Amino acid sequence: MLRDMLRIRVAEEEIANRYSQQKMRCPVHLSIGQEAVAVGVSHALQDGDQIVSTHRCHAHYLAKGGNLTAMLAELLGKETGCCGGRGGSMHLFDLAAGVLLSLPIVGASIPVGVGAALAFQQEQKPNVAVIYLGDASLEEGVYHESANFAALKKLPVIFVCENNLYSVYTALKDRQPSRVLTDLGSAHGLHAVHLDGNDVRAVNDAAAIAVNRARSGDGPSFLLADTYRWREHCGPNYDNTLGYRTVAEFEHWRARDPIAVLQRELLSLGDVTERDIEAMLAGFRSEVEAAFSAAEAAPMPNPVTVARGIYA
Ligand SMILES: Cc1ncc(C[n+]2csc(CCOP(=O)(O)OP(=O)(O)O)c2C)c(N)n1
Ligand SMILES: [Mg+2]
Repeated sequence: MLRDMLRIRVAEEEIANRYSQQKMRCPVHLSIGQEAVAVGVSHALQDGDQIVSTHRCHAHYLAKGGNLTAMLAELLGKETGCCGGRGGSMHLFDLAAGVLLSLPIVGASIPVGVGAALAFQQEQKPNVAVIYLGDASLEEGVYHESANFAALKKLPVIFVCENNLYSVYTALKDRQPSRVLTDLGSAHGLHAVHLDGNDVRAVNDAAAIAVNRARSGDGPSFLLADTYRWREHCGPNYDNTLGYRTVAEFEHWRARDPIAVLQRELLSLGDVTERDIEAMLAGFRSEVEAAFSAAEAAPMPNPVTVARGIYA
């Protein structure tokens, strides 16, 4: 899990480093600071399980085994991108890896994830679907319709809500009455758990229980994972000067960096050394460098294919 979090961090930091070159012409919503949710959940899944994601999908896609070069090619608008260069950063999918789709319309991927779980149930497959959603999508009607249906049909699905406290610049407390957010899951009959989303082991433990329930026909779960996005809502920079959140709050969360937390634990147990971590980082830096080179060398889509995928 440490490896996977480091790999995602290195990939996203390199996206941030290169973003001002303006070769990536799509918006990017970085998951830096939130890696433990994607990695903890993915480590509880198996081949054949599927995920759906949102605008902030890089970590979900990579943690589930999505192809890195195809992702970077997608951000660069290339023919070899995972969406043919037509979707950009918010439309990552890799069917071979079980990344069914990612969608930028808040809430839109939720019913698709429920549909995937319905298909598993109808086809009597032993698989589960994971729906990643942000705190803001709990305010969308489609979340409630989907949760209701999933509970009614006892579908093998897990709603993983990353509560990073914000929808763009608007704090949760200015959008919702003060309440226990897991109630929005349990009210529909989802097995709801609240956990520290920056503790990858806590995420993994909770996900493993939820996956077991789903696989054994005990129905859907709702995991509420508290976490925090470090960078601006959309883009490579920090935006703490804007005033919608305080530097103190940011520093509080940065001190609880999910990667540093796990590293400290593993170092103190003697399970890894500083040198191991350096070696992992060096390996991921060269992997990301090579993936960027391959993606940059790939062709742009041929203009004659411009209408491909347009259905109306
Ligand atoms: C239906 C809809 N409304 C508004 C937007 C604009 N929008 C894009 S991301 C976003 C914030 C979503 O917040 P959250 O779900 O908590 O995810 P986070 O960005 O915090 O990861 C909004 C409002 C959108 N994409 N879709
Ligand atoms: Mg949010």
